[in-house]
Amino acid sequence: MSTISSPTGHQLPEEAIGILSADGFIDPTDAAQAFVEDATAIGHERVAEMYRLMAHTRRIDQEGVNLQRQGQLVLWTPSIGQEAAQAGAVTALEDRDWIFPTYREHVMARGRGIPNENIFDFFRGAVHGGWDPNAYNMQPYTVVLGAQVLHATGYAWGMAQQQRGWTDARRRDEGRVAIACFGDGASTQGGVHEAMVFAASFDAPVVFFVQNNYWAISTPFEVQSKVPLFKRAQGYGFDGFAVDGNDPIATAAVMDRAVEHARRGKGPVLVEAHTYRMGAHTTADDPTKYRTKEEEQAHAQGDPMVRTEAYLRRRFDYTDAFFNEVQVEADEIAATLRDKIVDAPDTVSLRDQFDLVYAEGHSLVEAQAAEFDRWMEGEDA
Ligand SMILES: Cc1ncc(C[n+]2csc(CCOP(=O)(O)OP(=O)(O)O)c2C)c(N)n1
Ligand SMILES: [Mg+2]
Repeated sequence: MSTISSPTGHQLPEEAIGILSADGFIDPTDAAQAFVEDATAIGHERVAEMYRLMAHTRRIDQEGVNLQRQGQLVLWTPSIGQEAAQAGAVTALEDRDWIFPTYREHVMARGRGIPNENIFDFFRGAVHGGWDPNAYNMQPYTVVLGAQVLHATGYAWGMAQQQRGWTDARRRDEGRVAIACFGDGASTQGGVHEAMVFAASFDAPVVFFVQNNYWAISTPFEVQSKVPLFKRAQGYGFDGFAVDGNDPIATAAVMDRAVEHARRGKGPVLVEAHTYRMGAHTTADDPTKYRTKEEEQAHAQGDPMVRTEAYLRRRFDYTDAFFNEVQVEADEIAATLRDKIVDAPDTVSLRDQFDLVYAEGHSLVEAQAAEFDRWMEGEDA
């Protein structure tokens, strides 16, 4: 496999689309030629919106780790390092499109306007899904790896049925797309393959968005796949792109095109965003057990926040005033969130969980609930 060095510290596939250097200069990769115009035409408003989203999310991401350490959250899944990939993806969507996330899409959830405390309540175990999916066109976080890729594909297929016979103009104005988010590790799940075959067969308007952060907990990417993931698309019969996922304008331009393709009824697209999980897998993980400090430091130079800031300064003359303002906002958001989460009442008791598994009664769950009641009464203690 031929590779190119990237500002993220990776050896990216030579087909990878990248526009920005680590310090924010326009320095396209060979494969980026067809995207340079679109990427550089992205206005400062969208780049600033992406930066703001990334900065605010990174700040509450840190709060997530802190609150878990203080016993306020059961778990937290940091998104640090993956912000540009997610910001590029979420800003490529219309509100009417649907997002099917994993458990790490905090930038996307916030980009959709989901209140921070709803995201945190999920990790507190205080609620079931966290938010009303229909209110935000975003499914709840999904921990069962790859399951949401099937859900997204099924949903997209349903939308394809509704959109059958639509004119191109109507598709442009009203057409809806689903985006299936998953990780490099999840890419090896059987269901993900089934989803891709199905989506190809029925031209489902779904964008498969894989954030290759090079680790699936402690399993490195080399073990997941012998080929870059974007290449798999060819085998299913649709287009696949590799993009430098730590480059916000490259990711935005590639996602814009992928979403447009699906929206026009031309079927699915696979986008592999190369990024890096700068933090731990979750707060229950210790990455020093399986990766080196040198590796982490090499990737630190590709930090998407640093690149986005450099690009805003160089290309659009953004100054300290903007970046300071965003930081103040971020601190305020974090403080408000903290106040809402610390010692927040649980809205669902442990006992309630049994009644919320199925819409109607189920004999196995009822038996488990009875056992739980006996245990609580001390019979089995
Ligand atoms: C079906 C299933 N198998 C195993 C797990 C345990 N598990 C949780 S996260 C994870 C690694 C996922 O890696 P990746 O898909 O690369 O996503 P990332 O966490 O890196 O974003 C594993 C194995 C799970 N949640 N679901
Ligand atoms: Mg991963």
